[in-house]
Amino acid sequence: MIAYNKITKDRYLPTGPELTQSAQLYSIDGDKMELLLDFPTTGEPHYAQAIPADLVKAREVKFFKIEENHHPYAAMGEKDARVERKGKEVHIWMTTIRSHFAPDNVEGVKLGDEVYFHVTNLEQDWDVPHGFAVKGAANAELLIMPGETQTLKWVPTKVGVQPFYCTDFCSALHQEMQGYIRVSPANSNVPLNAYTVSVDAEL
Ligand SMILES: [Cu+2]
Repeated sequence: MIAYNKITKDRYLPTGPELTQSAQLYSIDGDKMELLLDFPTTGEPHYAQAIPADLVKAREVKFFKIEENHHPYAAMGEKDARVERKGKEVHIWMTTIRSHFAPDNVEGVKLGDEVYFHVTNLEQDWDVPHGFAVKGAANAELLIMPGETQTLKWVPTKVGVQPFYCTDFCSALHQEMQGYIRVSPANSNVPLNAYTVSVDAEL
């Protein structure tokens, strides 16, 4: 039997906008209920489903193996980091690993272009997702699991330099994980270029 408890006063630290609520798993096999597990949960759950742990355990994926990443826009290492123009489309093959992006500077994008950030998370350890967002992007951000590639489409609406940054706390240097993309006027002749300047990029 599972119990979802609405009132969790003083049970957990108030670390977010909503107080964590509590749940409990009981065995009701015998004469006396036995508490098997007591755990925090997000409010306000109304539904629970359980399956045997061994069904999950055998299929558990802690991270995606980079050598098995067959995404058409995957960058398998920083050597693959680059930018290419296909008409109005600018494709950026980008990598992310603690604690920088490669490339972390892009220029030569023009107003009227569509920019595709194909971001590959090179981490090969679990619990190290990286995020990706461009300041002012109107659609979404990415959450990229270790070994995975995801794409963010961005259509710049103004000339200037926009920062992009990691949106998922990944390590002590998370705040350093940022870069810049320069958008030039539609008639500009700034050549397309991408490079990496992060201090830890050569480590
Ligand atoms: Cu990060």
